[in-house]
Amino acid sequence: MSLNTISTQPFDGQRPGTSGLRKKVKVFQQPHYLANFVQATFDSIGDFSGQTLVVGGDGRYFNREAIQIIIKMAAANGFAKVLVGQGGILSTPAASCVIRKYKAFGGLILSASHNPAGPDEDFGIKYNIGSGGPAPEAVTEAIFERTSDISHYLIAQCPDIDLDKQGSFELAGMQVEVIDPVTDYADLMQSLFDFDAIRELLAGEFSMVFDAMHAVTGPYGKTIIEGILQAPVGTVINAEPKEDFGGGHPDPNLTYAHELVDILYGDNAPAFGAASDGDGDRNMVLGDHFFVTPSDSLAVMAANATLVPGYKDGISGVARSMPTSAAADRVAAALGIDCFETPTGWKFFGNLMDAGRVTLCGEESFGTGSDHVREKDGLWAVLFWLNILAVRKESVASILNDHWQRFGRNYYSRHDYEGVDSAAAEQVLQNVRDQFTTLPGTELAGRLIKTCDDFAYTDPVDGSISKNQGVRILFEDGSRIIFRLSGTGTSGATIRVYLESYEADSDKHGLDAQDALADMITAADAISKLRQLSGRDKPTVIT
Ligand code: G16
Repeated sequence: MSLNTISTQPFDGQRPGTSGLRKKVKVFQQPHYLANFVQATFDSIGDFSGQTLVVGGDGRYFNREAIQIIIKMAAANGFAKVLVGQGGILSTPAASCVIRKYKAFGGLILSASHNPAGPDEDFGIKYNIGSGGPAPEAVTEAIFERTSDISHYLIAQCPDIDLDKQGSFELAGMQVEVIDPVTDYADLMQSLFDFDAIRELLAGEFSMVFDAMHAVTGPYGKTIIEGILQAPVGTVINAEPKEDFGGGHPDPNLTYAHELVDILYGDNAPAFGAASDGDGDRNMVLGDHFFVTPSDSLAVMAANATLVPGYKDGISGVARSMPTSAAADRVAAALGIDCFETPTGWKFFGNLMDAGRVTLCGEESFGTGSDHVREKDGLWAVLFWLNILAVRKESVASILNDHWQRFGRNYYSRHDYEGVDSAAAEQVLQNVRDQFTTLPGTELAGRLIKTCDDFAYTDPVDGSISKNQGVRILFEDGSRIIFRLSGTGTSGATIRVYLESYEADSDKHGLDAQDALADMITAADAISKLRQLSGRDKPTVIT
């Protein structure tokens, strides 16, 4: 067995986005493309000799090939051990759990999240640090810098590891341990939630459906929901992870999780429905004919956290990404705890959790999580809700109505325009920026504009500054219109428009969000010329 040094040349565009490097599979399949990025990562993360690396992915097309390359490069670069999920599978939160539990140096997670999978679709890779969280910007920037002057990489020349067999193997002097991808994660969940109470709930009248969308949470849902919690077989649907996610788009929202939505809005709907995404970190929660926005979900969890054993002593603080609605802020104020507003991207929560400043975090993009790991966690959120439902013994709708009664309702919606020409998308944001000085003090959608800005964030823990994180129009009454370009797409640009309006009067809490926000939607278009510039007369996705 030999360790080879392979000559290579830099590829353009290997800058990690909101959540790692995401490109078409065909881009990753170019000779040296993946290896360059992996070597640049290894060159940028410090001294890991003698340490452990965790590797796993969401099972999408090219997962297995990528893992074989990474394991051989880890051996050649001096890691002592690689922990890899059986079949190459580790959900993103499970990878975070394994990194933390076994005190690994870090991990490489292979996923393009909810983006479709298959030979012509997407692939992705990201590096997570020893805390289990996504590498902070300083590290991702260092990796990017390295990709632009890389000249060689190191790789062991040896046969592939059998990823389907659990056990410990030797590869070029390095130990490779193939682990069950679910066990450690399931143990962690049992330490946080009242499984007896949830089991009792599921044994009664209550019924639920969990849609794994042919992606990574299938085995996790089967083991935890149908196995340990003894829900009826068939509760977890689309449970077999497929390399192409069954040709679907495993993004748990009202558009792409339509199979689940149809069940929850159909006749004899179950009391609870949930879905997770490609890599298991996102979640959508539904009641019988009822959709819980991710922003409200975070707020309800924060308000009910002490009902859950793992959080019974209270939460230290809450954090939400800037475009997420301010519903959680109101709960934090009532609890007398801090609420932090960070840029989009789970990596921004890491420092706050490590410093003990926040326990719960959430994003409008169907992400919620806590300091039990350093990723958002889809199945954890589902279990959190089940624990609340088991204790309160009320419907999802009744819990939300009660919540709005107490805190008021933040009407909220996100409109996405996908696959827009990049220059046109930039112009949409620029059109709003051009009015930053003239808009404040004027009225829009019947509301007085207080201020406009490009959101910037100073990390309260390490002082790092992140600029240009979204164009904001902030109104005197707390309403907001925000424009942002997605950092996770792989073709063209995606414009996201976030709309929020607060309603204190409980007589007005029963509206459909699109109706409640109709004047803001019209105003957002008028001010940015969004539809004209994008050539679209309506959003691709509304959540
Ligand atoms: C990633 C990030 C999230 C972010 C989401 C959407 O999620 O981890 O923090 O909110 O993308 O980002 P953008 O609006 O830039 O597309 P995931 O589930 O794709 O890893």
